[in-house]
Amino acid sequence: MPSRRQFLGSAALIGAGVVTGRVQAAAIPEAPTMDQVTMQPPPHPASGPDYHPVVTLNGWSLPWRMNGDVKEFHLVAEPVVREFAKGMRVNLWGYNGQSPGPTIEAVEGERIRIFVTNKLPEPTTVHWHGMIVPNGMDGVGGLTQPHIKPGKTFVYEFELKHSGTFMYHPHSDEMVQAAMGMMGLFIVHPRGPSLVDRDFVFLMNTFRVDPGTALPKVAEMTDFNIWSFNSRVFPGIDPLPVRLGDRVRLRMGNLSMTNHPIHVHGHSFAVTGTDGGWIPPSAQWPLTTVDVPVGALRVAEFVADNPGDWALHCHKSHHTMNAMGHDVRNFIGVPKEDLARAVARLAPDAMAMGTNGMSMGDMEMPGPDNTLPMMTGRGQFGAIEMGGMFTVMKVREGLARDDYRDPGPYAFPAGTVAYEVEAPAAEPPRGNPSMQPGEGGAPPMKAMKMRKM
Ligand SMILES: [Cu+2]
Repeated sequence: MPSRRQFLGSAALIGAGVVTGRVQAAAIPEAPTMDQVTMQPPPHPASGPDYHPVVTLNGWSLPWRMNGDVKEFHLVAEPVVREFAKGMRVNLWGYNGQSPGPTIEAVEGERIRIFVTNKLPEPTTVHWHGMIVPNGMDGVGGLTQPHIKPGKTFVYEFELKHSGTFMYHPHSDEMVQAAMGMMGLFIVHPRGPSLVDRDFVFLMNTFRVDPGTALPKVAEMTDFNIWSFNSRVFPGIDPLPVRLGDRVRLRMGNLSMTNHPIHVHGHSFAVTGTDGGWIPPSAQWPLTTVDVPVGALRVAEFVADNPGDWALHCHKSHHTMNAMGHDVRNFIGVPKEDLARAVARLAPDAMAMGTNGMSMGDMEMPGPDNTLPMMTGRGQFGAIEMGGMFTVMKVREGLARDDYRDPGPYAFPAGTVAYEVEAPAAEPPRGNPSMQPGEGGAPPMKAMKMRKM
């Protein structure tokens, strides 16, 4: 966190007091910046109306200052370096030192003023996705305002008419700026006490960064290889520590190019809101997976009543993989000797892989520079073999109210873990009898009989 002194002690406070009309340059507030990639403790508001803060996975909330009755923020659009996970750092564009930008939090009914300074090499704007604002504050470059040229600062000012979960992103050279990671969340809290104990937020975004490189391919339309929550991939995504019995809210926005069905283990939840507002209880139903469409947001709520380490992930299996291995062929069931012979003709030193699936188990191999293995991460029982959009919700007894530190692996009560038994010796042969143990796969074509329908 930037220190309070750093933020409030700036000379920029001179000139405070301008509450209406066009603000002068001298009144621009300090723009705090963040250099940490881990979840920052939620800042309880020190000024303005009270609210229960959200927690941004691998992120932070933007400090503000009160200028009369107006809450003032300062976003700086700028190039940043983001570590997707240990071993991979990428040149992105973002806000205030990070991609995604900081979460903005305010309260229903407040008037806010957001300064946006452009430190990118090209024009930008900020659109407030889902928010009901006057047309001229909507941030669509060319349509509702001039583009913000490099080096310039624009001001957006409006009243927060509705509580809910919203997003911000450019509406200026959008393809490039979205692919470079420019986006953030905007939370408008309702007035009054919070209905939940833990309120987690994250954005889903995707990138195409080839192994050994450090810059996304911005023209990529479908073939992404980095599937991330808040520009982080497993095992770089923060866990979600939750106290047993807490009422939990997950706010999940999707600013990528495809949908993400997000699945939560061990609990059933209700979707209580979208980027359009709150859903009345009479319209909610139980789910364990919710599809988050492109350019949309879903809010899931549940009581964490089941202790343990629960996976939370996108259910598209390719989206729980990292950069390497997206182009590999399927060799399941191909006899190893044939494959090894064929490969040896082309590459005498190569190793034939994948005839029993692609699990790497505990094997570790050196990879190319600046990329991440396809499947990775470790749990207390071995390799987790995941990447991308995967993390763990850790439901524990007795966590302190604002404690978001990783509580470590779950201590399973004795006798509650799936276990191995001695296989009965009399198991009859299954599948293709000509196949050797461990080979698996489909029977050869000649063994298949066509049947008339
Ligand atoms: Cu997905």
